[in-house]
Amino acid sequence: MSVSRKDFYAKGYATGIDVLNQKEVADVRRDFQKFEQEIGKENAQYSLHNVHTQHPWVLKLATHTNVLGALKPILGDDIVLLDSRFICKYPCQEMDDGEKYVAWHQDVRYWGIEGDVISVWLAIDDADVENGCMVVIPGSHTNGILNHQSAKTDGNMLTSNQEIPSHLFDTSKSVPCPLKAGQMSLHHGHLVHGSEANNSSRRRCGFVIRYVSTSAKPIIDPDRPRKFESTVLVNGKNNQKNFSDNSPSWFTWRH
Ligand SMILES: O=C(O)CCC(=O)C(=O)O
Repeated sequence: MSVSRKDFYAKGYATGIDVLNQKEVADVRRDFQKFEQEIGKENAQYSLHNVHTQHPWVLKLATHTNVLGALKPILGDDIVLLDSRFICKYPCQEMDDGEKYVAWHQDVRYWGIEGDVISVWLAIDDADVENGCMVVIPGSHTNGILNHQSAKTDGNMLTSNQEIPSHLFDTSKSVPCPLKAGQMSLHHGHLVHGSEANNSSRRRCGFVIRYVSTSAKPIIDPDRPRKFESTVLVNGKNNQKNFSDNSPSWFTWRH
């Protein structure tokens, strides 16, 4: 399935996009399992941040032809990987630290980026309503950045515990984005989205990767000054040099 720029900007997201074949899914799940065994489930939930500069298999995912192919109509040919993270929700009953969910938010609230940020959510496991797939508010990317407050309910996985109060948007419009392992969704950095707790007996692991065009710019956000130290030019040329290219020496397959 190809993503049309017009449809993407109309809704603020696109979902159900095939990326990995069966063998690639099996390989990635095996590789992720090694992480899990090394660092433990507690840390595998949200601590695997920007490991794309250390592990070739992770950067291979982030530069997969089907991922970049879907991004090019939206961002153009010159693309920087801004940030990446595995987000893994284990069945609530397996974990001692209670139910984990992701509160309603917009990705760019604390990022300080001028220009569009596009997020990829690549399913490592099947993700559905029962195990807490992503839920989006279609069209909500057109209303600018909304106020965020501290989340009222414990268990929010977001770093700043941020949450958009529900009176600021229409929760009745929410749409779940179920995905089969190996599929992805894309969402705009201004899209309101979140996810519920994992109420199944199955793991729900996703790899979230943020991309910008090389013409985007970092700006200082006084609320949370942030450095982008793991940016990698994943396609094309970095003529503007607004982001440094921290490509590891073994990244030899860029086009
Ligand atoms: O993995 C989730 O449940 C939420 C992901 C998310 O908020 C994001 O990709 O921006």
